[in-house]
Amino acid sequence: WKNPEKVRESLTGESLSRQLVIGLGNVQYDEQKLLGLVEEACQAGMTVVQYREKGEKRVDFEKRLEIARKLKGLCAAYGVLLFIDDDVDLAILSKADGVHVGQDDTSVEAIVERAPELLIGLSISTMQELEKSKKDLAQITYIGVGPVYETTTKTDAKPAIGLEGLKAIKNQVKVPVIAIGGINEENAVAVYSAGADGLAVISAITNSDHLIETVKKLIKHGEAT
Ligand code: TZP
Ligand code: MG
Repeated sequence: WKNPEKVRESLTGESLSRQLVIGLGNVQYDEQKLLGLVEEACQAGMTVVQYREKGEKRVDFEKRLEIARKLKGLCAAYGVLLFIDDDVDLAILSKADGVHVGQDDTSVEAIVERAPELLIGLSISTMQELEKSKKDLAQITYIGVGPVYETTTKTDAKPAIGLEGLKAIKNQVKVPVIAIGGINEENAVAVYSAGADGLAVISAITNSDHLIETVKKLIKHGEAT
């Protein structure tokens, strides 16, 4: 980005609203299947893809870079933003649009200093974490809030905060709130009604046997609320 400030300003809840979080490690996919799934999701209206490699099946850095570069090409063709989970080096080298960090990852301050062109997403699970992160809010693009519901996808997920927890955090911030954790076609309306500006999903899409329909339903639920 020539002017990251401007880009950040121009991104609304709408352009950040539908995030597919995906990696080879947390879904048992081969590379072709992963890329095919991402392309279908982009065609169906996904607005952000987050590349997240975790766990025992995580491929090595070179392979992650190769996949991140392919994802970047794919996303760019659809005007979809690519965020990289945790890894600032990978985000820089793959020329991703942004990086998504949790409370124990690289600090927002360090990212801004090292790679001011990167957009930043930050995970917030509790009011305490929000308090701790208040100083960062002016420099980030969105906060990822959750898990809203129980999830089996993230093995070290914090306790579910429910719709009440989501509402409470939403009431305290101006940045777009992207809800995550156990969100699917059935509960998406409730999550939007609780104030989410957008949704981030993994299993709702990776386990769906009608991906395009699922993405379209998730989008429609956002428009209805
Ligand atoms: N962060 C909080 S919950 C979660 C992450 C990465 C996993 C979300 O996965 P799913 O399958 O949509 O519950
Ligand atoms: Mg992290």
